[in-house]
Amino acid sequence: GGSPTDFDGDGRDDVVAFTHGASADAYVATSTGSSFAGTSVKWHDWFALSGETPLTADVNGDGRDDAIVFTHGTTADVHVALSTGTSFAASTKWHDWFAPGTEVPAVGDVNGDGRDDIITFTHDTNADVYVALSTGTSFTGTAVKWHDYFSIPGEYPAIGDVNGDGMDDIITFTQGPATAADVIVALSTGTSFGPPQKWHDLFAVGTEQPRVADINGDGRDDI
Ligand SMILES: [Ca+2]
Ligand SMILES: [Ca+2]
Ligand SMILES: [Ca+2]
Ligand SMILES: [Ca+2]
Repeated sequence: GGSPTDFDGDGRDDVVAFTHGASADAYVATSTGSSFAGTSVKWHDWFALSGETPLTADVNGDGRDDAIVFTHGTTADVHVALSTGTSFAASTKWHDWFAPGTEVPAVGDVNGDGRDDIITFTHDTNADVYVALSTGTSFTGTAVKWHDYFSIPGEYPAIGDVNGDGMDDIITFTQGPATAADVIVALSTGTSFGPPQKWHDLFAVGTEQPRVADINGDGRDDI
């Protein structure tokens, strides 16, 4: 939960299920505004194998959210299946080496050009954050480090445009006991993420599940 999911581009978020397993299907049920329509409507029949991380976002900027999968492992490929509005097209490789091993990938428009980019948190003691920008047909070249120390192991990294400037920012929920449980933000400058700032003092304690979304529709993402 959390990635944008308007697959047919009508302004209403839809729902998707990636089955993983032997069939690796993707099913979508589109929102009518009062329910989710259709049963077992298959949008892709081989996407996101077990152990891979599927996410959704509009990587080519056509207003329809697409399916992105990070394979991790020793290949660390990123494949995209663009939404046609009624299905996900055949997947193609958009990046060759991104989010290897146990890194935590995310998607968002960090430079505000209308195309969602890929972000990875190394989520180890280095706590680096790398970005590869979308060109509309691929994610550019070697991943670039946008932050040097953000979201260490045990924290919950996330992304969202918290200040509403059109560029997605990075967020980390430190979790832990009530004495910790901070929420730290680093704002996007369009070419990097700025210094960490504490935006909340007590939120998502222990094993609570944090999420980021624009709850009141003012263009700024909330927690
Ligand atoms: Ca929709
Ligand atoms: Ca799209
Ligand atoms: Ca972008
Ligand atoms: Ca922002």
